[in-house]
Amino acid sequence: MSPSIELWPPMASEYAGRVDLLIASFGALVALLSAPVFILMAFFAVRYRRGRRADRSHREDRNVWVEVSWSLIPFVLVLGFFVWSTKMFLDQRSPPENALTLTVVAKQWMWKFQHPEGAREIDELHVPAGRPVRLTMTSQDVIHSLYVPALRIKQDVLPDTYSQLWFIADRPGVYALRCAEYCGTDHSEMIGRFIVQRPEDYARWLARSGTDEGLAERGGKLFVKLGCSGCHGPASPVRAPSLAGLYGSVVPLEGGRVVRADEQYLHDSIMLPNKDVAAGYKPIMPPFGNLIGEEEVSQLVAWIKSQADAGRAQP
Ligand code: HEC
Ligand SMILES: [Cu+2]
Repeated sequence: MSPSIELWPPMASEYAGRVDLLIASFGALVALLSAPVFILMAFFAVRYRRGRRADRSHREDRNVWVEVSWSLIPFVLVLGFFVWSTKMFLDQRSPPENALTLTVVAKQWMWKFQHPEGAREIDELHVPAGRPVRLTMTSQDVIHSLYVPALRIKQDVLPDTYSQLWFIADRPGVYALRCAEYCGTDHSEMIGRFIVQRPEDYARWLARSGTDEGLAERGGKLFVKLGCSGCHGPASPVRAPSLAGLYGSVVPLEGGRVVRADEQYLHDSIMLPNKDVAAGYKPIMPPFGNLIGEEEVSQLVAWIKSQADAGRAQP
């Protein structure tokens, strides 16, 4: 990390170019709209300065068209920016289906990344160029914010909640990665490297740093180790719902509500099982909130997701 201050960060995605264009255009619009005010101010200051002979009679001289146009034209222009930026905002909220999903856990004061194939890294994020990447992020403690200036994107990372971010980085290189939310003493040290690699280099990197265990497999092992399978397994004496096919399904809850079993629901079912109790079951599942960290939860969630269309199979 060079100590020099970057005024205009490098660009690592096409989206970054769109953000720059928006900002530059908005800057130009503001300059355009305020220039007449300052030019006229200077002009009048000279023209009507003290001692200067000028016509100071206050004639009633109205021109409705001028008055309407100087309100209406800026209004329409600014509205154009509203539509433009809203479109970008919405694009930024909707990751494509085929995105590569990585899990991010923030904690004081580091970033932990887990790749679906199992590779894990700290304060470094390797991604393949040209491929949509989705980050599912949560925090182990306080609010952090993942910020990659070269992508022009930033998203708060909150405890007990999954937030997400997606991008297509298309320029291989090494870029800065920061925490953009003051999160305690070493907040300024919570920096890392965002590394965009050509797909073949990324594959090589994965193979090199990869363990032979994927995220989901690790989750499957934890499922047994933590005793989840003792209740949720097929031969269990306890009445607990099978988790096969759960992800993505609609779950009726005690009390009549229904929810879709997304990542957040799975997370909460493990950490705070009594928050939402599946209909027809007793709230006997112990909360794991104090026993396991967000990394383990994301592994368990990955495992449950991998069982989404696995029929009735249980470990
Ligand atoms: C003591 C038995 C028991 C243990 C141990 C247990 N569970 Fe549960 N679990 C239940 C019961 C009963 C329910 C249904 C009631 C509820 O929603 O709280 C449930 C609900 C769930 C749900 C929501 C299911 C649905 O259909 O909505 C998930 C997900 C889940 N458990 C995951 C886990 C994981 C992961 C572990 C291990 C870390 C675990 N459970 C450990 C008994 C248990
Ligand atoms: Cu932070």
